[in-house]
Amino acid sequence: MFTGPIDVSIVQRARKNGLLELRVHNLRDYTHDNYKTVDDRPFGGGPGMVLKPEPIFEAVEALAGEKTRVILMSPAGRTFHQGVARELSRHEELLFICGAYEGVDERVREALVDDELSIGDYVLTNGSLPAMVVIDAVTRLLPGALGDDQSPVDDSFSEGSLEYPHYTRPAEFRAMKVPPVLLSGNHAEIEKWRREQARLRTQERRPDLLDKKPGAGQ
Ligand code: 4FV
Repeated sequence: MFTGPIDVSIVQRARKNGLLELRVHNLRDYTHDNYKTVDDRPFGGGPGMVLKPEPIFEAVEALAGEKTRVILMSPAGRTFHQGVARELSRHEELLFICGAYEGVDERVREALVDDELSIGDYVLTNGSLPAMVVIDAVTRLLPGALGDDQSPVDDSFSEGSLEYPHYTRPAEFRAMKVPPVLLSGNHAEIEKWRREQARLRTQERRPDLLDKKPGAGQ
């Protein structure tokens, strides 16, 4: 699952430039039976399988250090957002436990996990995609990860609002014109228009963001 998203664009460049080291580990490498068993049927019956505690404990105890923040990706976690991405980007090392099947044995959550994150209220096949979403958002915040033509500062949510509309050439496309202020060269006017557009769009689509102070949880 991880080959692909981590080998393109920003994440790949961050890895190449030594800003980020990313290692993917196979739980089966932390099993000792011939079948490399990582899951079993749930106690109490019911559908599906549950990830066993032993391989996860062995893997985390072998891989995590003092400074490692152990994160479980699950729908029961706190909702991931830009503020959490900023927070995680300040840690030296993150270790993601990517659940699968019905989930992990509860003792993993009780004894190993520092933080539990959900990327949204829907159920995915396993925790790998959610981990990649977090890795992508955090990597963008690593100093130097974005070329100087990009800055995370004016990203959506960094100011607690949605972004202003973007336009590029041609100035007229199928009779749809670019707002004249953007062609004016008057940067003060352009900045004012962009702030107003961001506020209007946020008011319209995400008024909840406006009553959150910038930086407060977003
Ligand atoms: C998920 C989410 C998610 C639940 C069962 C993996 C799946 C399976 N993780 N945000 N939404 N996980 O759906 O983080 O084990």
